[in-house]
Amino acid sequence: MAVQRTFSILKPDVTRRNLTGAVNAKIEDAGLRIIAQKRVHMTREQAQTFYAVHKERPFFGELVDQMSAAPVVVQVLEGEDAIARYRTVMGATNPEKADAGTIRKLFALNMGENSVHGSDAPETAAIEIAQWFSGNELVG
Ligand code: 3AN
Repeated sequence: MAVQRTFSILKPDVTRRNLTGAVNAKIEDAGLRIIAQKRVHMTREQAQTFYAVHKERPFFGELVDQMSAAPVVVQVLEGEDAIARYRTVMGATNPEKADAGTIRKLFALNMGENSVHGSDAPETAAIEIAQWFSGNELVG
């Protein structure tokens, strides 16, 4: 399997509870390398752009509110099969359904405040990375 890059967000529920290091430890334990990372406070407009694919969904307004309510940590992760590997360690969207030992099982509060985002495909990873990082910020 090829080395890939994926885009990750540690959501406001993580930064609020001082869990950035705990989540990063799970990421690194899964064999993923954090090759770029910064803390940002998303504007509502940035959150709307990021989640535009969900704009017709009933939870869109709440999602934008939550993502812009407090700082997040945006990251680029690199590793073998990084997109699927990260989604495995993240766990299911609904933390009640997430497997034991996953980030969402360990830390998520509910469906909306579910601790982490990870890209779902190479095309979305490229778009999401480009929204938050310039090329010289990725240090692989
Ligand atoms: P995932 O993050 O697991 O790929 P998506 O892409 O279906 O899940 O949803 C994006 C984000 O929207 C989720 N991380 C979560 O914060 C929020 N979300 C998804 N479904 C719901 C829901 N039914 N109620 C509230 N928030 C939701």
